[in-house]
Amino acid sequence: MSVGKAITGFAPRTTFPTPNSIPKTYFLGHHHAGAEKIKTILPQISVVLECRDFRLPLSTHNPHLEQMLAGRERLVVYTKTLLGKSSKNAQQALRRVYGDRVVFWDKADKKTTTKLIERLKELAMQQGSLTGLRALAVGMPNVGKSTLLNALRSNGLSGKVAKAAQTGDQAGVTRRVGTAVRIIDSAEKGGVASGVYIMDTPGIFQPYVEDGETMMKVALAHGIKKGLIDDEILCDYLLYKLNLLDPKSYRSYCAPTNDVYEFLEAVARKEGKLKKGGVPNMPEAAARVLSLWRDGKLGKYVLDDLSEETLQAHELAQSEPRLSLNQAKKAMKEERKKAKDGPV
Ligand SMILES: Nc1nc2c(ncn2[C@@H]2O[C@H](COP(=O)(O)OP(=O)(O)OP(=O)(O)O)[C@@H](O)[C@H]2O)c(=O)[nH]1
Ligand SMILES: [Mg+2]
Repeated sequence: MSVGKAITGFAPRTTFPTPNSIPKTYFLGHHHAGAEKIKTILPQISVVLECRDFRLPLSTHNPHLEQMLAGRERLVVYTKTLLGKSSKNAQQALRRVYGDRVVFWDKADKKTTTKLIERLKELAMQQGSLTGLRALAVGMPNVGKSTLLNALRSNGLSGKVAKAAQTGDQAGVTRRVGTAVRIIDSAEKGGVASGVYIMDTPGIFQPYVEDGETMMKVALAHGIKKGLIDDEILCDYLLYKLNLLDPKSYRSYCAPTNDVYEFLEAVARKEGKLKKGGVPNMPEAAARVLSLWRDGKLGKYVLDDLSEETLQAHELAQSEPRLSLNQAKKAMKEERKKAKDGPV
């Protein structure tokens, strides 16, 4: 764990015991159906744009997809990079592992879209297909696949173009694999070769996540349904991480603290989230904290540890056999039983 800016007299927590109540999966019917569909269309695809949230470069790397994509031409697109820009060495660390297969992109940074368009044009020229280069956007829920598709389309085509894909800040906005939409015109129309097309896909979760901490991180990025993990638990986990990164991140609310209720109370008072008699409304304060974090207003940090050792272990783990869906279901049942029996 890279420890950030220390504050004299304040000792952040160094561990965060994962509550037993944290679910270890969020694998829904449309994830399974989407994954099966992706398998059938992959043979027609020239390049996969595998999207991962830059704030969670490892936690939004889906081993289930990884196995399906093995051996395919692929660019790893880290989305929402501006939301992680305070983690200075993160891009270099990822580049060391993945080389020039990585792309750092943000919807608010037009240059990053232009660069990706150039990259796709090069690929289209190399491939020289008569029907155009076929790309596929895949990744975990809510990482920004549909937003990327829209940005590529409006940047890559001349003139004003309508948005092709629906987007929204929650998991599961896209439910089905879409049809191919044009993102770069053919050379005849001022683009490249026979043009470039892309298909959007629904976000796919992994059948089983081995540790609860990953689930909490993904929930902080809205990769699972709201309410699946209690907002106050998520705020407590976020507070733990912010304290390690930079306790000043929330200085406009209160002094550094390890007590989530003290933090939430301060947010409730400052933001007017109060019940009758001025009593702090904790659920509203917690929802506010999560929304501030998701908008980058409590610091712009990468939450995964990107030390050399962690990155190596992560890459090694990708080649290890994973639980099948049935094995995952069985493991989940056991987890639930444990959660019921044991302390939370
Ligand atoms: N700040 C920022 N927000 C982004 C970026 N890309 C996407 N978003 C936001 O993230 C949310 C999710 O975007 P979508 O494009 O719907 O994500 P998706 O991966 O298609 O999600 P599913 O279809 O649910 O799997 C939306 O609120 C987007 O505006 C980015 O680069 N920067
Ligand atoms: Mg989508």
